[in-house]
Amino acid sequence: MATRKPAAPKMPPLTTRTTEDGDAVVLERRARRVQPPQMHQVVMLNDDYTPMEFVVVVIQEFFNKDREAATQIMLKIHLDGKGVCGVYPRDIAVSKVNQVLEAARHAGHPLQCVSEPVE
Ligand code: TYC
Repeated sequence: MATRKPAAPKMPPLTTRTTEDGDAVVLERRARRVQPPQMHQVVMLNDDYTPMEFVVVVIQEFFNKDREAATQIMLKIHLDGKGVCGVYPRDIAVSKVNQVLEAARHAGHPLQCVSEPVE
């Protein structure tokens, strides 16, 4: 497949202004700064029914945590009522939430999670 050349960065147009003496001056042009994407955290909620082991496996699988880290996150959620499993650009965070909810529904557990902007 042919690879496409990446789009050139958007540049503001060159502008000219005229000095008091009537000379034309070309004003400098600068690349526009691209803002980094707003990040969103995936927050998992505690409940009384979802097995701890299921939560640990879900966190390992969908949030790329090792067993130790996943267990710590699960215990935090269990004790505090909620906990952050990962931080991503919005679309990825939404997709992670959907993957977790689908896995929970499929297994018959009431596990809930949401995504929210960081800060
Ligand atoms: N509180 C659940 C239990 O005691 C375990 C659990 C942990 C459930 C984290 C949900 O997001 C959760 N079986």
